[in-house]
This record gives sequence, C-alpha cells and structure tokens, in this order.
Amino acid sequence: MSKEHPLSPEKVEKVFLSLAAAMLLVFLLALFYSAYAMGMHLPGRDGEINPTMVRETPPFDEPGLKQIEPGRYEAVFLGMAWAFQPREIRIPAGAEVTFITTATDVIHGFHIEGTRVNLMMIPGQIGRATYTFTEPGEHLIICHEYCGAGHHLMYATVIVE
Ligand SMILES: [Cu+2]
Repeated sequence: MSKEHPLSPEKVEKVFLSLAAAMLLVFLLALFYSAYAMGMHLPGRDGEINPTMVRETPPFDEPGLKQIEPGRYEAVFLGMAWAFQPREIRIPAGAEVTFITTATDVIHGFHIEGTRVNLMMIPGQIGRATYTFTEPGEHLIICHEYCGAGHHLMYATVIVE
C-alpha cells in the first residue's frame, strides 16, 4: 500500500547532509590552498614596542631603506597624521624588500598598489611583510584606514628602477 516516493524525507535529508559535508570540505580545501599554496596570511605582527617611544626604538629611529645583502632590502616605514616616512624609496628591479612598519599616533593603513602588501599600522605594534619587485615601475603606497582630515593626502612611492 505505501509505495515509497522517490524523494522521501529520508532521501532529501541524506542529500542535504552530503551537500553540507561537501561544502565544508570545499571551504577547508580553499582555506588550506590560500594559506599554503598562495601564501596568504593575516597581516604580520611580530613584536610590540612602546607606542610613546617609537622614534627612540630601533629600527624606527632610522626610517628608510637599508640594503641587508645583494638584492635584499629592509624598508622601515612610519605612519603618522598625515604622511609616511620615508616618502619615497628606490630599489632595483628584482629586489626583495621586507617592509617593517608602525605608527606614531593613530591607526593607519599601508597598502602598496599592485602588490599584496597590505598592513595595518598600529601604534605599539610592528607590521612586517616581504615582497619581490620584479618589474620596473612605480607603486603608490596609500593609507587605507581613515585617520583624520588629511587622510587622503597620505601617500608614499616605491620606485623600481
Ligand atoms: Cu589614513
């Protein structure tokens, strides 16, 4: 008498359960792929400093570009209302640059156009990101965190020669 319908509630439930499990698996795979194959991470935060002593604390007592070995550089950047220090760095094409950043007053952003370098400049916290500039050209560094009336004036430049 009771002829089983092809879409019984049990079957529907099984289908939905397997779909949900498959989606979880896909999301997990996407997460691992982005983290390990594409190297995407949360903005680096290695270390903290006293936010009232930024200009006395190495390496922030000497903002700017420093060559650490052939082809490798360190660029120390400060964010303040409303400028970056330094305003410009020049590097040869192929250079690997590690950006080390912090802020002297309020929270700023540090995004280098055309790259995946994107840090928060937070007073008391050190941001770090490494990028290799392969092509000659100019990259604008912009503040992407609204920091007051002069926010839109905040920029610096990376010149790859
Ligand atoms: Cu800003």
